[in-house]
Amino acid sequence: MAYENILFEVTDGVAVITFNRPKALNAINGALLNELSAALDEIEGNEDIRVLVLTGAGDKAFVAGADITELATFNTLQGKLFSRKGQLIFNRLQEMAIPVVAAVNGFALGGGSEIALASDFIYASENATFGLPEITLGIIPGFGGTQRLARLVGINRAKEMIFTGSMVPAPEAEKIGLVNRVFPQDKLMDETLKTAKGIAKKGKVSLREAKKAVNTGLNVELGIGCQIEADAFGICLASPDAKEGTGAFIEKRKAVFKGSLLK
Ligand code: CO8
Repeated sequence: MAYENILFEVTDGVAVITFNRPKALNAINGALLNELSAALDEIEGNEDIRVLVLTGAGDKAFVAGADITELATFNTLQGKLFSRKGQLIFNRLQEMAIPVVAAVNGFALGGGSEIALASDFIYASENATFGLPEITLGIIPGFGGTQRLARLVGINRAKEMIFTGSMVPAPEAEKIGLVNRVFPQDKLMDETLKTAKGIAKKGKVSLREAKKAVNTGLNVELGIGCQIEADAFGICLASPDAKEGTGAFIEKRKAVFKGSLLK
């Protein structure tokens, strides 16, 4: 598919989706959501892709939220459908079999913060700014922000951000656990790709099972979570990657994971 609102490229097993509407600070409209969904289809159909990185075009914004000019035209039903459409696509990011890393290179506001929150973890540039400013527009976060932010940074911090709509600069976002690491702007992509390429060398089945165990386990009590982990552990152990990983250790060589999810 030819994309107009995103850039999509794959290098060394790492797919990079760049939100690309620089004139609107990469704001999310319906067309961008459709393209994001199509790109996720492409990724899920390509066994060679092992990690997905999300970033924004230019040096000012990751994504400055949903496109306000489009939002302003919606009636109740259209608003609900758009919210649900975004939620389902962002849920897909969270549930994808491969790790998803957000490289936040500027404003990540509203829907922009919400995409980043649906990733497995966030790296940010020093000039990155997070926030859920929907309250200042007379609306609320509608792409999962009320749910994921509270789970990540705690209920009270999430409510403070959502009720005030205030901007949270990268160093503070790192302090409250919203962001894993902060880099100078010109180093962000190199550092993110370094981590992504390192992850891409790991076993695909074990990455999928680790992600699933953490995500699913968070929604259940600890005992059930540990059972989920044991099941996931068993699946990994039966995979060719586990044979390669343990065999390589015993033979004192570096493991080379083939990374199929299908065998
Ligand atoms: N939507 C549309 N256009 C935008 C957006 C946006 N979210 N953000 C910026 N732009 C446009 C501006 O209108 C401007 O366009 P133009 O040059 O044609 O006037 C251009 O991008 C550059 O922006 P600014 O001139 O405003 O740049 P500044 O550096 O002065 O300010 C800010 C940067 C602070 C990021 C400012 O642009 C801003 O506040 N943007 C809006 C941020 C915001 O409120 N985001 C939340 C949107 S609502 C949302 O995300 C809801 C998600 C859930 C939806 C659920 C479905 C219903």
